[in-house]
Amino acid sequence: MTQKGNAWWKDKAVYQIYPRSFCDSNGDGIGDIPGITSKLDYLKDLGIGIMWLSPVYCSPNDDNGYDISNYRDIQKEFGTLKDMKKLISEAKKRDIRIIMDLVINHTSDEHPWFTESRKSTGNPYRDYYIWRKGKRNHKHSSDALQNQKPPNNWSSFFTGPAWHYDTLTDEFYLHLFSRKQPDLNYNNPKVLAEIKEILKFWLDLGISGFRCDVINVIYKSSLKDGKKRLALTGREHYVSQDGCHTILKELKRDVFSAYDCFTVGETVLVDTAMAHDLCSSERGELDMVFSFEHMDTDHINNKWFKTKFKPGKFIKVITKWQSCLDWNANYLENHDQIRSVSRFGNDTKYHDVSAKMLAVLLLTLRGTPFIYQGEEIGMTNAYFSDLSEIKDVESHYVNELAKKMHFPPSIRWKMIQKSSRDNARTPMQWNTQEHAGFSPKGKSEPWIRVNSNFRTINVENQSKNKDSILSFYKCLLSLRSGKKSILKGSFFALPGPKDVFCYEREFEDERCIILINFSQKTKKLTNVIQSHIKNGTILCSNYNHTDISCFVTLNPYEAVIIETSQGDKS
Ligand code: TEU
Ligand code: CA
Repeated sequence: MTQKGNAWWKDKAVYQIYPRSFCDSNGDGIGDIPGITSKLDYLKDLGIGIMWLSPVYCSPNDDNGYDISNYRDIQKEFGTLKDMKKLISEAKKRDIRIIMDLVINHTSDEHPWFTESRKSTGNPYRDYYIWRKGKRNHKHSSDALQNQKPPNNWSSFFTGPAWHYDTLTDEFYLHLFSRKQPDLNYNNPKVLAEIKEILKFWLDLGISGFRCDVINVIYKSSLKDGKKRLALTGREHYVSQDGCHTILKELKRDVFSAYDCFTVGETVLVDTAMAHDLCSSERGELDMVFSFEHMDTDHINNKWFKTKFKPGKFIKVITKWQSCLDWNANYLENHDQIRSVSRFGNDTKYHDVSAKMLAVLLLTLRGTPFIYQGEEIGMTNAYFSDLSEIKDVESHYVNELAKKMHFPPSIRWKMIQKSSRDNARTPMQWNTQEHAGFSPKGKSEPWIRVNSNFRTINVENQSKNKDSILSFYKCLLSLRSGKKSILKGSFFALPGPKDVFCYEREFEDERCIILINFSQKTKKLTNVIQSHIKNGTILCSNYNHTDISCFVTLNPYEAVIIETSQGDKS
């Protein structure tokens, strides 16, 4: 592994593909690997250097691939290992490297390790997972389950208890996610030994790293009851524990250090101190982490209780993370989050300018930008019409809990419609043909409804329009690739009007100032900012402004990159 300082991945943008929804080559309604291979030239033309592939391993798809039943083969709906090898080699020909999604906190309950483990308490695989007797309760029913309750009070990320009772051995097993995703037991050294071999298998096939799914919860330091909380009771026993750091150091020492690869951790509930411990260079653990704090600026307690987006809070959080870590994994949406233009921008009157505004933010912050499929054309939330359209396991768990809590159906539905992860999982919108060009015409319906706005928001239309969101992304990615101040410069926040994000990026004597208006109101720039930019050069404007003197105010959702010092051209 190359040292972080001059690592090959530091000047590249990452594009996340959710395989099920990207491109269906054979007309079965499900995206697949040959479909991805057919779109490599599109990614190359966009200016992408790295592809993050969400899971393509064998899976019963309880959680769309985040429940793995065979780490060394490809689920049949996505294709074959041969297809995967072809994708890796074809991508390399276009100088696009691939990182895979590493899901090792849990497997599928259909993984052979688990089917063995549940057979008996003495099975050699029993301790690959976390099994415990239930606690007796005061009932005396003939049904064993009625006479006991889960071993502790932990709750699942998907809501409900984090334990499932298995009659075969009269014990419970731990699952921090769905019942079909039993947690692996990293107190058993055999588990980590198995994982190391899986990592080497994929790295030897030529992939260039991993996005590590919920990697900071894999080590449980105790199974004691947790402090009672509204969500995720028990978290203090498994979030970023010492044992997790030990495992990450071991993986880097024994596996990653021998390959030209990098790792990005999906690290839930981290603060900046935890993030620092997980990814600063001297720690020898991860190369960068996804944080979630900026995703908490439009709800109360959790995403199901939406409030109005607060740009001021969002700007404050981003500023904090940009200032505390020397390298961030920057993202505004992914397969778990709703569409950013609907969430942080405006997907009606200001759809075009606000999608471009978010592109300026994503591609000028310090760190690695992660573009999620469809974000580059301003794909919006799906505005589903009823629960029958929702496929996501998490949404159905939440709906069940809300039903038990007697939430009225209309309230329950609003929660799901607004916050379901399926908002980001509708098929990629390629053109105006049937199924938005995601699937061949006249074949099966896609596995999830195509967003009804595909006739106006699609790759084909935008490829032909030099003023489109897609063209803006291409131009910005090209600009970014030549600007050291943006690629590796410092970050310094500047004082700006309410809801306006002003910051400076500087490397040696090259300096850029970025101004972003997150509101629908016209905003007057402070005299300080005006004095900073008056002799600057406009590098990029989502209103196509070319005259610097107009920057006394910012229009609704206006964003601009101004170079205030060109630096040494050598
Ligand atoms: O997500 C972890 C995770 O915390 C998310 O489920 C997040 O909490 C939630 O979606 C926000 O409401 C990872 C994967 O990205 C996700 O797709 C999987 O469902 C999950 O882990 C289990 O593997
Ligand atoms: Ca297919």
